[in-house]
Amino acid sequence: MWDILLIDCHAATMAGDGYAAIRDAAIALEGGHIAWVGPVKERPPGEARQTRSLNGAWVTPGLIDCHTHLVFGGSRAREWEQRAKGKSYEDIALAGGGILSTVRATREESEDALAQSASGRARAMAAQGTTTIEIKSGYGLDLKAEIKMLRAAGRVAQLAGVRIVRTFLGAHAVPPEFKDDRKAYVDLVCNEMIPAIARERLAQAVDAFCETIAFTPAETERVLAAAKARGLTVKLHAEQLSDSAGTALAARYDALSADHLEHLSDAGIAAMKQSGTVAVVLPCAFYFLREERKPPIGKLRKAGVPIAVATDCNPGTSPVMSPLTALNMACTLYGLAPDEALAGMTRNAARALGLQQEIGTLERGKSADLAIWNVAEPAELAYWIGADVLCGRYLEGRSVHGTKS
Ligand code: DI6
Ligand code: FE
Repeated sequence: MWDILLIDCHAATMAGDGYAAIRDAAIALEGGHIAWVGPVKERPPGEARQTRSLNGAWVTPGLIDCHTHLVFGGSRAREWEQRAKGKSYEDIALAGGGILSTVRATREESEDALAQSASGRARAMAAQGTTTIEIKSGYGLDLKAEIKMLRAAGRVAQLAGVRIVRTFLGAHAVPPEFKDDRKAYVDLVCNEMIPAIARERLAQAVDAFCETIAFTPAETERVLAAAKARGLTVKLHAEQLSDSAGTALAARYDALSADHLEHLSDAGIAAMKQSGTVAVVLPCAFYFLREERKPPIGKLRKAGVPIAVATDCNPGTSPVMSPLTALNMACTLYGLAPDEALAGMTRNAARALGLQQEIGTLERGKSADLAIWNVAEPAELAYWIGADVLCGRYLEGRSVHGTKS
């Protein structure tokens, strides 16, 4: 006996080429998992406690946002306003703005306040079909504040009705109190923060910002090695503003993903291919920063490196809570096809989180994380901007559409 049987629908299963679509599909859910999915005509005999007609809607895997900085204090709207009125980024940084202003605001807020504001953002994402959100720390930059951020991130799951995956990003920036002793800060990240986060199981992965304005490849390598030594997987912000060869370094540590990649080299692509590292592209940050150099999508595609798409939601470079806008920008700005973009927020995003066995496609045995859409074609998901097209969402087999708290 199934728990739920969904009928009168089409399924973009994402479990093969293109959308791997099944027209006139049925989907059976049982015990929080997908028990059967296929053409309605081939449905095996079986009864369900509840049968729900979807009136011709499309069902996709719940969207997976595999790169966000969702937990933070304050916003940088005023800074952005000043920039729009001609102030330079340097002026703003000298006046204490930029990433460190978010660090100050985040340190000041309580865990509760951070959980509430992040949940509001998560609910906006969920209203567009997101069921899994990766959340990075990295605005605390001391052990206490990083732990506070990660605990707040964990609470978003209940508050917003989403699955949360946490990543420790202590190596996001050098905090002001270590500005004259960078090595001491990297020591702190490697020798105290990573062991404590691993012990308390506050994150599954460790990320770092490898960039001229952040951490050098040598510093980054220390962080990745410390993560591996504690049994955590790694990811990397790499090649966003320049080519520091961070991707090849990440690949040597079997990184789940390398993210941004605007300046990725051919050698970096080859390294990713070898290690099975996912390329996470973040077109909303590219848009918001008005960057010009795009990631080498054609070469990644040709090499067969899986491409994921995420919002990068953060107050400085991507104040974006709309996964569908990220899909649209992946197509309009980066030249992905709509089916590639959707794979980037489902199947390949699951892989970027190491969760490809559990989520990311509509296949028997996977978690029943579904998004149900009032569209005639799946391409519409990446096509409209600002449309209200979600009509249902299931997380682990439970209907959670419109979850409020
Ligand atoms: N790359 C980014 O674009 C963001 N973090 C990162 O490592 C910027 C975060 C911020 O400006 O607050
Ligand atoms: Fe980021």
